Amino acid sequence: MPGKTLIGKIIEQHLVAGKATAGEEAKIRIDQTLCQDATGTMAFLELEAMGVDRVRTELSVQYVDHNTSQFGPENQNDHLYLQSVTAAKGVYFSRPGNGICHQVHLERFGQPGKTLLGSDSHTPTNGGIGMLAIGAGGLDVAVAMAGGPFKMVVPHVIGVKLTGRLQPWVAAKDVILHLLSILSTKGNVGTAIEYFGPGVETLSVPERATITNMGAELGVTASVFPSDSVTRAFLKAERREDVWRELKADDHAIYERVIEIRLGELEPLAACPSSPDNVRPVAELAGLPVSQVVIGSCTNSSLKDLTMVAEILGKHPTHPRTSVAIAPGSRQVLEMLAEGGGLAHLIGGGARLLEAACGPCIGQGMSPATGEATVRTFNRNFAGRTGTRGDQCYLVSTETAVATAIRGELTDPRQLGIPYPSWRMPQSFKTDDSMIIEPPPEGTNVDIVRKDTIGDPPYSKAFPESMEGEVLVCLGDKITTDHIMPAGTYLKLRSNIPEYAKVVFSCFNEEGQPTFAERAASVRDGGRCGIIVAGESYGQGSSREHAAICPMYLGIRAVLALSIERIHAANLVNFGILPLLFKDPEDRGHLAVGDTIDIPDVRSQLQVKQPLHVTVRKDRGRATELMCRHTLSEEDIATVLAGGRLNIMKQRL
Ligand code: MIC
Ligand code: SF4
Repeated sequence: MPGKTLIGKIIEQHLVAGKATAGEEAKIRIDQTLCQDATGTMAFLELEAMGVDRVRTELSVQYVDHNTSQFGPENQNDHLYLQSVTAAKGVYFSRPGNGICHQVHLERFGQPGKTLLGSDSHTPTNGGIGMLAIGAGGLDVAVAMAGGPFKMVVPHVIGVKLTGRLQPWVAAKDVILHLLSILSTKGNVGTAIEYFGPGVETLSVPERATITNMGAELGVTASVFPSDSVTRAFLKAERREDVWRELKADDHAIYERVIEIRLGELEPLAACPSSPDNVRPVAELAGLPVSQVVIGSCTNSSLKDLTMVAEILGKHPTHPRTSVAIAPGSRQVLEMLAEGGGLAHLIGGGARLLEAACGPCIGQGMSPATGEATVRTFNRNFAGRTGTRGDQCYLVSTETAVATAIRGELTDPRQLGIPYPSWRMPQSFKTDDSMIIEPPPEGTNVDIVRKDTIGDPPYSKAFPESMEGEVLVCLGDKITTDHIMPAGTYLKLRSNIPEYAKVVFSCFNEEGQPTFAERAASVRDGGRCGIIVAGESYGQGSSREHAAICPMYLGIRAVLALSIERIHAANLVNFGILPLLFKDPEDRGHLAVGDTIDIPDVRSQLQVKQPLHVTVRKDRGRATELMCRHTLSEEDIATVLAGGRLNIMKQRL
């Protein structure tokens, strides 16, 4: 008898509507939610706009980990708002300094077999302990906090069979980089990954979490490991053994496709500039001078990772050419490093210590020098994400990073000629939750602190009968949400949409020319809507709904692309922007900036069967027609036509 996948079982157990059949739309119950501050502020403003008094999940947690640099009052204004609004709504609040949301959630809250929806694309990290953990836009998470189900297309499950055991100096990061070299960062919408096979038990929980974390770069909906004795030991050490349960796929589970990875045959790998799937063996890149190494992020900053780094730096100091910075994943990791002596080794070895937060991973400092290679243990190396234009960012394992730090050039750690430090998980971790504030009981009077840098979430208008628009930009493949809405120094504008909207697509602005935002606003003020044209995999990367909200604010009403990534497509719908796909891929090349695009009777065209007829008019030229398709459900269509989900909620209220 064919068996069930673990992902299939968890979906079935949480099904609220629809069928747990791959490719079908279904709604699932969400047990837990997580938000971080850069997306959470807007999510809570939306929750307030929906008139929700108290969250209805089993557990919701708000972390402060992204916007911790605090240049100007904006960041702390957001923190104070979040601390007060979470108290009012019944949400746990993890204070700044307590660590990166995914790492802390894994340590303190994650539970095998539960569903977790997070307003951050790396939420699937918690799949490392057998959760069905999914990243989404803030509005979807707000709806889940309010007790609403999460609407998803049930993913086709790819099975990744792990066999053998990693060689010394080869790491979990190399497993996921290898998978990225096979599956790439595009074309994986509608799939999820499930790991199985005898190699699973050789991997610790932090290693599994490194692998599930970068499922986000594949663009899959979730990545899940079974929950086994290794998971149990981890949860026991976190003093949470009570939440453990054994979970695995049935013996003859049917996968869409099976990819076998022989762990023992892998070698150290690096994702070269500027995409996580541009993977090459480190051995081929060895010798590249490196002036900066940064270790940390939700991918590689566990106690296991940093203890190994400390052991090596304790004996082999950093190379004079290379500046080395380390951001621990959580306060638990940092405290245990301090108590175990590892911190002294890091400092003694010449590392620069950063706080337990996202930090340089989201461009909060440590931008590399012009033209210099930076080697990082992070998950994304999209162009410019470091804060330096034309950056040369290589993503590697902690092992390769520390080898590079001591040699001053990209180094295959196997060439160090020193024994691989052994690691044993402690019997118990330091489980001090004093930086996590429990919400007061329902009914307690709480004043919500809302300073003047925090604006209301903007609303769009209902869709017109016929749409007349202008192409504002024509883009290539793999446009990320970092291209659409830069983070770095602009991150502090997340709760101020009019200001943040000024930098939409700023990476494509040209000196002396009107900015994208200025052009869009003038088209909008002229009574027409703006249109974005793009290639494959539009909206890769972050879950930031600002990549939909800010374009919406500038009057964008449609994106025409070859394909659109899952989270971004949902965000577009949530904010009333129509995500359309070219029926004939050739058509994309015929469009240019300034073309007029009309979608006559767009409302009725959407209600009947696709494809949609779209008219294109070049300057003074003849009108031609092209066809577009979409993958919207009836509910999505109603949302877009209403001008977004907040409008629908407002009507209901
Ligand atoms: C990222 O890694 O890009 C972020 C910053 O964590 C984003 C969320 C955001 O933009 O706030 C993500 O991955 O979703
Ligand atoms: Fe933070 Fe970077 Fe992880 Fe995003 S990828 S949550 S910015 S550490």
